[in-house]
Amino acid sequence: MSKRLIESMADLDEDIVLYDDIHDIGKNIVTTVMSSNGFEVIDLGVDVPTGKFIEAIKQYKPKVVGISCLLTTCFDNVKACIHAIEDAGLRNDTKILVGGDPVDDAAGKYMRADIVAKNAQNTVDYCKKFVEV
Ligand code: B12
Repeated sequence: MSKRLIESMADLDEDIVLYDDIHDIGKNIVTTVMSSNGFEVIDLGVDVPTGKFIEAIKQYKPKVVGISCLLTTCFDNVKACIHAIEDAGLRNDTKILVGGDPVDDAAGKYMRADIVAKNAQNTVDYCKKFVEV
């Protein structure tokens, strides 16, 4: 990542943070479509530990945090991550979206996500309610 990009991201106060296991095709599609709709996206990459997630939320203060999960075995990790965000007092001004083929509404509820986004357009439509673009 270039220094210039990091600097320009640091100036923003309305961002989206994405998290993933090693499956990143869906996350990358969402990132691309969000960017092309005028959103600033902070992509943390794949297999991101909860601590890095919390650090990024403190730094960028995003309105929306997106978490991608393609493995049912990772549902508990996502749940733990969302709990950690809450425990750090960072949930109040931040909506949490979860996406990925196996994540249905019941799984989203279990993880305590605000919404399950089934595709990129769904994500854009939802985020437009919270982020001015
Ligand atoms: C491609 C693929 C891989 C590739 C990943 C390449 C990559 N760079 O991503 C490779 C071969 C590496 C791989 C590895 C593995 N895979 Co795999 N993989 C798939 C496969 C075939 C397609 C996933 C995909 O890219 N779909 C296309 C994208 C566009 O769809 P999507 O991810 O659902 O994304 C859309 C939406 O869900 C949503 N979305 C997605 N993310 C996000 C995030 C946010 C924030 C939002 C808002 C929306 C959103 O928007 C996207 C665009 O519309 C699926 C099968 C399937 N049907 O999903 C299995 C699958 C996910 N894999 C599976 C498994 C088991 C594995 C492995 C464990 C296999 C192994 N034994 O090693 C490893 C995982 C290693 C790990 N630690 O992560 C299982 C998971 C089963 C389960 N119950 O959990 C699946 C379901 C296959 C199966 N039927 O068994 N895999």
